[in-house]
Amino acid sequence: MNRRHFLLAAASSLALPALSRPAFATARKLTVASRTLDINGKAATVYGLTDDAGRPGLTLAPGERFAVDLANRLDEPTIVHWHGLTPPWPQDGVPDNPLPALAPSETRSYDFAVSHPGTFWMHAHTLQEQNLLAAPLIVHSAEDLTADRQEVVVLLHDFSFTPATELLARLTKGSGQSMHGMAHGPMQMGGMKMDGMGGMDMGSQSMGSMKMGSMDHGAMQQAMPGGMDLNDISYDAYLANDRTLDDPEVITVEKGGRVLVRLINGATATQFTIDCGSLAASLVAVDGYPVEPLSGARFPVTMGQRLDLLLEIPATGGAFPILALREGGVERTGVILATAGAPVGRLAVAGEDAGPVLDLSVESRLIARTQPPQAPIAARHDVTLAGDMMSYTWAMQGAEAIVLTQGHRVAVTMANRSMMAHPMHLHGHRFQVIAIDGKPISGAVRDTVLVPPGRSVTIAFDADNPGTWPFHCHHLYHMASGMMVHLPYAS
Ligand SMILES: [Cu+2]
Repeated sequence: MNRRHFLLAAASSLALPALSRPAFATARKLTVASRTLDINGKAATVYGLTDDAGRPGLTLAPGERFAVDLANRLDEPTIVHWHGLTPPWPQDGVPDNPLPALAPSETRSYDFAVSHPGTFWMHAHTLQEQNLLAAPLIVHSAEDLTADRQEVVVLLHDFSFTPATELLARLTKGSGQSMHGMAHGPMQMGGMKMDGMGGMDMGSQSMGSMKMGSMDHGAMQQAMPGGMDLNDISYDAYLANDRTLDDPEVITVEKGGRVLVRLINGATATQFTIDCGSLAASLVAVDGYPVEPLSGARFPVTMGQRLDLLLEIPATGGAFPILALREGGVERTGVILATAGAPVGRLAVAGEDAGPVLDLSVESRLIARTQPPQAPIAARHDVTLAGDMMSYTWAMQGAEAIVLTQGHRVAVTMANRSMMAHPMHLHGHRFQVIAIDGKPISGAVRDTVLVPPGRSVTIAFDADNPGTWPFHCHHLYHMASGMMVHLPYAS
């Protein structure tokens, strides 16, 4: 049986139960429970989110409704947000907006139509997210099931043995400590590169380097020459599918085969650049929505975003690491694609060079493969992203005043006047990136977009899903210290 036939057989066995499921049939089951991982040789108690077969996350068949019974098997309240899906507002999964978290032992039923196939994910909308309460949520299209390619899902995360509450407390206690921290420890990062547009864009080319230090017990800050702030937490590990590069997942692929990597940045406070190494790679979708294919070797991914990468495995075979390089740091994680019998070498968890600083050079080249209907824009809003590392308070100035009207197509321009980058996420809708620094583009359709320091990004969306929708930075600690608003509208 060749791979296409095998996949077709697998597809029909996958798809049939769902497609033929009568309305009264039982829903899919998702369970939140704790589990133990071995990280850096130490036992780590983390959350897990598994389906009825015990696999992480959930995969829906083409056309399948999101009919899910979510069970809380923790001894604390929890709730899960379906990132990128567009459910009716009460099913969005942010605690008390409007439904409370599930009590221990509680099960809650969800049921709504899924509007679009693609790579999505799910996670706690609280500090529990830091402790790995996150998993893939894949919605297959009919085409996915017949395409002659192998699918690989990779969920990235950042991990600390320090509890998230303590990480947050250290950050908000003021960063007088951060200067102190600079005296210790090696942390090398590259310099900055100007680009023509905003003057603040940071490239991967190093123009000199400076040594930065890490604070004791994991919290740290990095500052760029020029004042731009990168990472504000130094993690104990960076994970790809729960594993470090010391013991990475090795995925068997076929010589000459094609692989679709669905990559999810589930990290709470770490941006990555994906490095496909020597493989021919093409970015075919972002945040679940197809883009005109963009070939390259390296692709940026900020918190909350997803990349669908189509890779061609050489006919000669071999082992091919797909690495996630931490922004501004030498740390990296990833998985290895290897053909049968290929020797798989060991990879250090630290690379030679610091990972590139993320910019908008890829974003500005993305073109939505299916252009949304271009209704006239009925309302325009300006939001200033503000805040600083010293006080560790963050704000979306002007966003609190936004009230949406159902049926309007709405544009929001986000201008970042702070020194940190902010991955901005809107719940309950998908949006299109329609301008960068005021220059119009027919950009990607997505749900999370990066706004680097000194830059502005304009998004447009249809207000077609009434509710009180969270609109926030997907850096967990920025969100937890002010960078979140709610956009209300009624039907
Ligand atoms: Cu932010």
